[in-house]
Amino acid sequence: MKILLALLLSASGLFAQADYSTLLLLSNSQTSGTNFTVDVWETFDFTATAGNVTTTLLEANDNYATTGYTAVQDTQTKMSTSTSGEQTLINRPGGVSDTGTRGLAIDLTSLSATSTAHFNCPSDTNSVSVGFWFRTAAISDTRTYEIALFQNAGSDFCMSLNFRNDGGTYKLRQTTSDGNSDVNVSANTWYWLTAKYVRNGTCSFSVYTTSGSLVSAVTKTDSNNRVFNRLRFGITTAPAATDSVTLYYDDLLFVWNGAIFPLGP
Ligand SMILES: [Ca+2]
Ligand SMILES: [Ca+2]
Repeated sequence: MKILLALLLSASGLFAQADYSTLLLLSNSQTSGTNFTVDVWETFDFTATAGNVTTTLLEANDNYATTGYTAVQDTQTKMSTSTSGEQTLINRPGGVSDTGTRGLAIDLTSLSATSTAHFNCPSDTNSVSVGFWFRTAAISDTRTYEIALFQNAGSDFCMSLNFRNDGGTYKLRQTTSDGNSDVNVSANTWYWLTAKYVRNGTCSFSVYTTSGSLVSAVTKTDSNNRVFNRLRFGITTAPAATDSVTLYYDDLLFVWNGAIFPLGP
């Protein structure tokens, strides 16, 4: 099928390179998808009402986790799972197709505290890559919502991924010791976010659509020189939110052995 498509497109000469790549991706997603290896695939495929995303439920759904790795509930009274939070991976972590039905949901209504889960590596690492689905929302306030926080074992800052309304322009933002790199996005839309933290090096951040097309790839260097140990996932700062909206997340992927990038979707 792919060869036939390639021949047809080459012969016609009517399609730009970008169209050809997109068609191959679509062709790929319509089959079983490409296999790739991860250290953890948290599917969030469990039922939990607000405040009941427990360590036990998280760990029952963190595929491939090795000895020493832990998924831990944190302050999370506004965190639940929802069928509205499910988004399907195009490719196959560990050779397994995504047949999930639920994702993580965080209700920002009257949110006044952090709402996170911790994902702790089995040991310190100088580089790690992460990927996950995130659905943006229409927020009116202009504060920065920290949706994934990379930390060392002492809970010191390594890198963060953020969502914000910047004067009417919605942005997904990578922040390191050296500043911010932004990707403009739309409200109420699913995106695949993938990031690689490199201690004292160049940290990468890429955003993809649900069909696997790259929206933008940016970087920011780190000069804090801290060793990564854990990810705090959700809303990591007390936001005093003023919007009644829900943020959704699904399929958190982690690679600390080799830290392949981009990771997914
Ligand atoms: Ca899921
Ligand atoms: Ca999924």
